[in-house]
Amino acid sequence: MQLKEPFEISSGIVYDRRVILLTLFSDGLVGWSECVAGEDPGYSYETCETAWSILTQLILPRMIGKEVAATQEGMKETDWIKGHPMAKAAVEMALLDLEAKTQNKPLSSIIGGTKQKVEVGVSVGLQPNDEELAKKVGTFIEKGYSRIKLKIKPGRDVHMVGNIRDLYPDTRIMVDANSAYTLQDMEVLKELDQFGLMMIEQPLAYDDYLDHSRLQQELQTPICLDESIRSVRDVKLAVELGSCRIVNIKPGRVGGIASSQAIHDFCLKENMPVWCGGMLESGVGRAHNVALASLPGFVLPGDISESQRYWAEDIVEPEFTIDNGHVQVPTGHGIGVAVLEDLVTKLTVETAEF
Ligand code: OSB
Ligand code: MG
Repeated sequence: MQLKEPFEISSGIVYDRRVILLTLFSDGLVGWSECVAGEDPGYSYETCETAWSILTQLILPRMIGKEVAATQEGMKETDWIKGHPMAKAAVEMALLDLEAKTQNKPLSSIIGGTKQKVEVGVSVGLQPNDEELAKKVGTFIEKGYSRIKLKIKPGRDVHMVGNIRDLYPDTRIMVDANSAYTLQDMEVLKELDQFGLMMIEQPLAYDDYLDHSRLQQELQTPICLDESIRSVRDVKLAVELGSCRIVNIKPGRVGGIASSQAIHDFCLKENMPVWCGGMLESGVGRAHNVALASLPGFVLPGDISESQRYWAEDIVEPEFTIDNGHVQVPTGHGIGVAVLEDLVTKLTVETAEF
């Protein structure tokens, strides 16, 4: 799927996504999910190629003909595989869509969702210059997004963010560094601390809980962890060390919805706000994210843009749209949106059937 415009973050530029869609069939019903793995290992070690390999060689051939009472029973088959949460998440979320459809219920309701609509923000990629960025931000504010996330990297930070802060003094702004800094950059990070940002997302290396803790002690602004959180165990470590004050939950990154629920429940108990992140999903993955964000602990706006922010034509119907800073939680069965199968067929470059 071709993005409407390139999306640039500190680790690289994305022009399009090779989306792995997973379709599971059972008892006349069809469950859908999407794998969030990217083209290269710039965000996580998992890529389209590794996920394809794990799914087609190790997980899916063993699932055929299995009788399972519920999603988590089916997922036991994958416990022996170390890591690869993005590949596993795809299986879990397609099973959950099937499970919800079996019960004739919306996905959001079977996972404990309580909201009818979810508050959404937008993630703005690095732009060629400050003027372009200011224009983009202005358009998104007009659209109604309730907070703006700016991607930053060394050399594109203090001046750039200060400019947006001056132009839009009342807007909720946060930044996301995608691991581009180290503690050597303390001066820059302390300057960012002066802008009244909602949070600084993943400033340091994905596996550095210790330095995030040292940094958090030096900053007023909450640190939010994204790449660092792959399971509830990572959150427990981060809480113990004081590595963050906010957690970004992406079901595709943490192995699925059950893992997301565990993180959500733990954070709620710890008074740690959470929000639902995004990975440039098509409407299929977006539907799963919206269902998750309907849980009560998701108290901060998610990176859940409307379909039109990324895609000229989404692969689901109805598309996701923004209304007054919110996206509606679908009320139909399962993920609650229909996949445009003719369009998917047209866009498909490779298939594997089991
Ligand atoms: O770090 O949150 C991130 C997109 C791809 C990879 C990583 C990230 C992002 C985003 C976009 O910020 C979120 C979205 O709108 O889907
Ligand atoms: Mg992030």
